[in-house]
Amino acid sequence: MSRKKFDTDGDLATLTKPETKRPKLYKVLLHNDDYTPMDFVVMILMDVFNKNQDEATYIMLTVHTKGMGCCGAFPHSVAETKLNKVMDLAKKHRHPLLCTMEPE
Ligand code: TYC
Repeated sequence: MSRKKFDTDGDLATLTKPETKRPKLYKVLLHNDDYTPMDFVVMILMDVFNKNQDEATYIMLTVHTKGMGCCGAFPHSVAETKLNKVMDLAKKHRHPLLCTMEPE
């Protein structure tokens, strides 16, 4: 979509720089529970969300203490794929870990 903008004189000025469209982003959220082991959540954050050990531990502890935490924001299909990976791994290991996504 091309946009037009009024300059200070009130004349129409077209933007010369082509505007690149940014995809809508979705936050992927982890929810706390009483049973999923902390080291499993850290492993998920490192393997699925490419966090290092310190970042993963910080996010896990945020979820543990605040009830929920954000793993990152991604285009819809990427967020969905990561969410499915988390839920598949949780199921496979029989942990009740919950992961959701929402528009940023
Ligand atoms: N509360 C869990 C425990 O004490 C740890 C945990 C952290 C679980 C983050 C889920 O998304 C979660 N073992």
